[in-house]
Amino acid sequence: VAASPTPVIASLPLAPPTGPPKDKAAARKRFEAVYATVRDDLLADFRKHNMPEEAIEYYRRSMDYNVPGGKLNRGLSVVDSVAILKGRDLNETEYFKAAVLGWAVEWLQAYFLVADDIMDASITRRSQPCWYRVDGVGLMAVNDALILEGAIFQMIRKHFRNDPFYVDLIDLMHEVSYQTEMGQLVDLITAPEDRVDLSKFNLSRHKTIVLYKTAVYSFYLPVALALLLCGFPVEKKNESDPDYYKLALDILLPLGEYFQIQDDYLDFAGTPEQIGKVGTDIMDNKCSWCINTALAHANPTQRAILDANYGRKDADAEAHVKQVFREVGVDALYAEYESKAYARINALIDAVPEVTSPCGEAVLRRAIFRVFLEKIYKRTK
Ligand code: GPP
Ligand code: MG
Ligand code: MG
Ligand code: MG
Repeated sequence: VAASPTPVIASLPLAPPTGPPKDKAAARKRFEAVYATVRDDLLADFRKHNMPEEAIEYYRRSMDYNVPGGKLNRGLSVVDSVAILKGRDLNETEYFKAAVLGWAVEWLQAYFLVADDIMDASITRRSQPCWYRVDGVGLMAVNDALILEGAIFQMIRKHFRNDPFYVDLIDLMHEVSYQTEMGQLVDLITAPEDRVDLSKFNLSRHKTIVLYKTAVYSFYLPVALALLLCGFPVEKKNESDPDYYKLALDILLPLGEYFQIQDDYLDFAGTPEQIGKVGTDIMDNKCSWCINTALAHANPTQRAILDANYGRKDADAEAHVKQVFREVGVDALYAEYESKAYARINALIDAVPEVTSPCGEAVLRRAIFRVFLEKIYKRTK
C-alpha cells in the first residue's frame, strides 16, 4: 500500500496556468526540495533491507553525484506541463506527485548518462568527472546505473500504486527506456571504434539515432507523464476520440531531433566551460549532424582529410577535422538549420488542435510545446 505524500514544501510561487513559471529560480528551488524526499525514501528502503551503512552511504553519494546536478529541463517540464494542462495552479499534493514523476525522468536521465559516459569514453559531465572516472567507482558505475533505473519503479510504486493509471506509468517508462536503448544501439554500431567508414553515415541514419536515443525520453516522456497524471486516457473509448499521445508525439519528436542536433553542434563548437562536458564525437567516430553536414559540403581534398582523421583517438587528428568543419562552414550551416527548424516547429505547434480531456478537467494546450521550444531555442549549453 502506497504511503500518502505528505512532504513539507515551503510555499513558493506556483507555475502560472498557461505558461512557464515567471520566477524560474523559485520554481527550480521548489522542485529541488522534492529531490531530498525521494532520495531519502530510497535510502530508507535500503535500511529496511538491513543494508550495511557503507552501502547506504555509497548509494547516497551515487545519487547526489548523478541525479540533481543538471539543467533539470526534463523534470521541470513534467511539473510545468501539468499546470498548463490543468490551466491552474497545483495544490500541494498535485505538485508533489507531478514533481515525483519529474524526478523519475531525471533518474532515468542519470541512469542513461552514467552508462553512456562509459560507452562513449567521456571525460566530464556537468563540469565534473564522469561517475565511472571517480576514484573508487570505476566499473561499479555499471551497477550504479542499473540501480538508478530500478529506483524509478520504487518511487512510482510508492506514490502511484493506487492510481488507476499506475500500469500505464510503468508501461510508459519501460517502453520509453526500451526505445532509448534501441537508439543507443544504433548510435554505437554506427560508430565502430576500429573501422572508420564515413560512407556509412547519412542524415537518415542520423535521424533514426536521435529520435530514438534522445527525443523520446527527453521530450515525449515528460509530456506523456503529464498527460497520464491529468487523466488523458491511453486507449480511445470511441473511434472519433483524438489520440492525445500521438498528437503530443508528432510535435515532440521534431523538437527532440532539433535538441539533439544542438547537442551534436555544441559537442564540436562549445567549450567545456560552456557545455559542462568535453566533446568526444569526433574521436568516437559518431554519426553526428556536424560530420554529415561537412560530408555534404566537402571538396575532395577536405573529404580526404576527414577520411584520414575522423574517429581517431588523437588530438591532432581531431583538430584537422575541426578545421575542415570550419572551412566548409558548419557554423553558418548550423545557424541556418536552427532558424529554419525554429520556424518549422512553430508552424507545427500552430497546427496542433487544443483538445479537452474526456473528464473535462484538462486541455492539451499548444503552450506546452511552445514552452519547450522557447527553452531550447539558441541554447549554448
Ligand atoms: C545521449 O547521447 C544519449 C543518451 C543519454 C542515451 C543513452 C542511452 C542509454 C540506453 C545508455 P550523447 O552521447 O550524444 O550524449 P552526451 O553528448 O551528453 O554524451
Ligand atoms: Mg555521450
Ligand atoms: Mg552516446
Ligand atoms: Mg552528444
